[in-house]
Amino acid sequence: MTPATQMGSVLTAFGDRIETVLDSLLPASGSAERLYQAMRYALFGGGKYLRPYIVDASADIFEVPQVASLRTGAAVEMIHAYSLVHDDLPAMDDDDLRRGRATCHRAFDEATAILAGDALLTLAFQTLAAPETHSDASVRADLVASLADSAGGRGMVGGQMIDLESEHVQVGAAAIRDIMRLKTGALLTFSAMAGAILGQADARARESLRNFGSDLGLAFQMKDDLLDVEGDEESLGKRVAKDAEAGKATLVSLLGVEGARREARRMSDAALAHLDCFGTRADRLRAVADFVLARDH
Ligand code: GRG
Repeated sequence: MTPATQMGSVLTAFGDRIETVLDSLLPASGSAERLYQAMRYALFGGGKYLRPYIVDASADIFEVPQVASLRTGAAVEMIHAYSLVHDDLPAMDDDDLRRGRATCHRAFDEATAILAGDALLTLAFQTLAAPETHSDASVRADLVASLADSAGGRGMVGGQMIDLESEHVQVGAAAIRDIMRLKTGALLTFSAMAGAILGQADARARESLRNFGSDLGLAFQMKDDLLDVEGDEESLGKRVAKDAEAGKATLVSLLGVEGARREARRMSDAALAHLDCFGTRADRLRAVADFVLARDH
């Protein structure tokens, strides 16, 4: 079995566990039923659940109870799902296909997709703030502040803004890396750090996991850009060659396919080096770094 297939099965099994938690947080019926249908459509659409898996693997290092790691992972997945729904809208990427099926605004309508994204964003913070996530209020406040920092204007949303502004503009490798660290890396960084927050670990452990997540984010986005060039619509479940079409410079267009592959490997190795201090307790995170490069979707 290749590392990618092995991790694929691990993620499938984990997917059942995280979906149970997400399902309990999003009742299918009740008021605003259409809104909840769209939220559930965005969450349960065949995603890899990589971010909640990283939260769980990071929490495992500190022997955090699984109810805490799964609820925190569910909150990150809500933010991730909202970002994809909004990114697919006509005002942004204007995509019809995501995860091999209609994007949320195509399956429902634009207004519903915007509101579903808004409600997922809000529910993420509500989930973290609930006492069921952690008995210590200062830990919950830390989770809320850190996720807000990663997902907001100084993180993912800010990265998306800079990315949009960079279309049809000459940008260099350093600027592209900065965008990747924000747009893609910020949420992966929070996911990696979340275990240390939940486990009330010391500042050094937290910093190591922050650096792991940040470098992993770069490797992940480089692989995503490579798949945009080399992958096919069927296995990716989304449109390909989007960057070239949007006139967007990426490390693939700047360094070529081989250069970008080397760079992705370099960042994955850099990510792995930050795990040395955790010994075998970080093996699940190591497997994630291998998977990020080996994946085909
Ligand atoms: C629009 C608020 C807003 C933010 C936009 C995350 C993002 C920022 C845009 C989504 C599009 C994009 C290319 C994001 C980069 C991160 C990325 C490659 C996401 C896809 O993540 P996977 O592969 O998706 O983990 P699945 O489908 O497995 O959940």
